[in-house]
Amino acid sequence: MSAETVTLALSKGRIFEETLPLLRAAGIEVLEDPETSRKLILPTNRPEVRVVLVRATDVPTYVEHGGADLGVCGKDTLIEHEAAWGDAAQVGLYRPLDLGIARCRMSVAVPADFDYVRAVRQGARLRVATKYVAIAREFFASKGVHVDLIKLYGSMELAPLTGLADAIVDLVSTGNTLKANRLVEVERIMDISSQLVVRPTSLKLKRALIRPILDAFAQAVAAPA
Ligand code: PRT
Ligand code: MG
Repeated sequence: MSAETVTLALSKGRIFEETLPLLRAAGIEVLEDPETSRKLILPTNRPEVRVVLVRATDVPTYVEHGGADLGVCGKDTLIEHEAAWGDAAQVGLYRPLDLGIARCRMSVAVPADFDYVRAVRQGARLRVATKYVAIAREFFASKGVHVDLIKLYGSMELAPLTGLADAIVDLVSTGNTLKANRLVEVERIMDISSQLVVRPTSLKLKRALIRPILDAFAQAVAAPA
């Protein structure tokens, strides 16, 4: 990666869309639309700034290992990444800013006819399907609830409907997905938003390029909507 270029890692979809206004506040316009372009490297109006499109869960990895200088990803993704690879300090990710975008919550949901409260009170062993095993493990351990965690990579809602699990831990935003699958939210584990992550080495070596972007983001986030 050249010292004259700043690379920002984003995932397609809501994170890309909601980061655009922040980039604009920093004077950066992305010149191609990821929904129509097949490119994975998107140029901007600033020749020294480019955006790379990666899977949401790969954003911390790109920034940590120098595939990108900075990135945007959900707290959910960061917590799971750190649980797998060590905490932020160890993995070498600097987290200067909560961007307050792509907001949702991490929740426990069960089929409408499953008495979760009773199962927990009776000390039943719950089978919980999730993509977020670190968050789920920590949450149920803190409640003293015994769980068998079942790792899935998507479509968590299907697990209780097929008898694979009693409950799921998943992200909820409008609640429409749960409703459509006749699941109900029974616990809110934490609120989630997206964070800016920065590679400390990049900040050191490319400070003159990166610092103004961080400042513009911070200002845009602090400004009333
Ligand atoms: O999709 P892919 O497998 O490539 O990766 P990803 O699912 O990790 O990425 P993406 O782009 O879907 O999500 C990126 C980030 O957006 C997540 O890491 C969260 O921090 C944040 N975010 C905000 C959400 C949601 N809201 C959200 N609603 N991520 C996922 N969802 C899903 C949720 O998992 C469930 O399937 O949307 C569904 C629920 O939505 P409602 O509105 O029906 O409640
Ligand atoms: Mg998704």
